[in-house]
Amino acid sequence: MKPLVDLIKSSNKIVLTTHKDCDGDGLGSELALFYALKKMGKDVQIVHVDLLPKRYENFLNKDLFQLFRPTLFDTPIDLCLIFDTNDERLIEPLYSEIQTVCKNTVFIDHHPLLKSGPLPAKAFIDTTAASTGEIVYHVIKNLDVPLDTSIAESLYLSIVFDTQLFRYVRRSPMSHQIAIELLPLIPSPEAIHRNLFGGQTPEKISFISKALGKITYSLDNKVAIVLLHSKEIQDFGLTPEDTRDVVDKILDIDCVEVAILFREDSKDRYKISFRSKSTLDVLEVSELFGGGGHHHASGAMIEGEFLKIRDQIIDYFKKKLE
Ligand SMILES: [Mn+2]
Repeated sequence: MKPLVDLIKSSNKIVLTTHKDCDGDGLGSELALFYALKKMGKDVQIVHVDLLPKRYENFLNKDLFQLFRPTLFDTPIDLCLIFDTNDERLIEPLYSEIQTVCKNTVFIDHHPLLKSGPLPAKAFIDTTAASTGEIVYHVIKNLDVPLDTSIAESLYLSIVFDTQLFRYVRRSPMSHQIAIELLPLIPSPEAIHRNLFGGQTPEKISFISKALGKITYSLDNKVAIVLLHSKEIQDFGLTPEDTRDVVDKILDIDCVEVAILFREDSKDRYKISFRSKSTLDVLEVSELFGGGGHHHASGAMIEGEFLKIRDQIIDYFKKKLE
């Protein structure tokens, strides 16, 4: 922590970013440090490689997020902090550009390092943290920046998103302990809960019900798979990001040990998301397909025929379950 904090203190022009298809954890981490660094008088900006997902547009100030373009950086940058991933491929093409215009780059993350794939040169990784926001809380404490409403709301956003309202806390009281300190500064925590987990449109609920109607079970109902075609997503006026809740819902089924969502992005190209309960690890299988993530929530982009890939995955879990 100390080298990281010293590096932040000695840097003036700082860029913050997170992985593409960003989520509440990455966004909350960026925003919390953005407000803290502003308080320290730093020249700080948040840059993304893709557009802010719709669900966050409604309650976050989208003007704070700049979309990367090659001409964006006209002066050298002292430090780039990358949140909620340690895989440089998830922040391309920004990452390549940063290598030429930025003195230091540090990943701040809670995902395990990939066994295959690029390793981060400089990183602060704590895989026991239930959210990246939890790490950022400690960074801000070590920077001696007092918490205020903006920082507290951002950290809380991270924590409740990744723990799914304190459901997944990695056997640690830390998420709750931090929340105890944040909550007195937050006028309406319920609004954050609602923005993250409520606010579903009728179209979205119809879509989820259709998706859940398509579950197929294998291996004694322990493995549940849903395939969603891109047309189905478009027909409901939804974006690929809207499919995220589906896979979490599948895991709520009592007999299911592994929930798998195939989201067709184009012909023979799928985003596969895996969720598992404590008994099974799904990071390894994602890595086999060039992806990554956590031990119980992971994903990969994959090209090929659905049926072939599906059978390969079922075979993989058959061996694991034996
Ligand atoms: Mn996270």
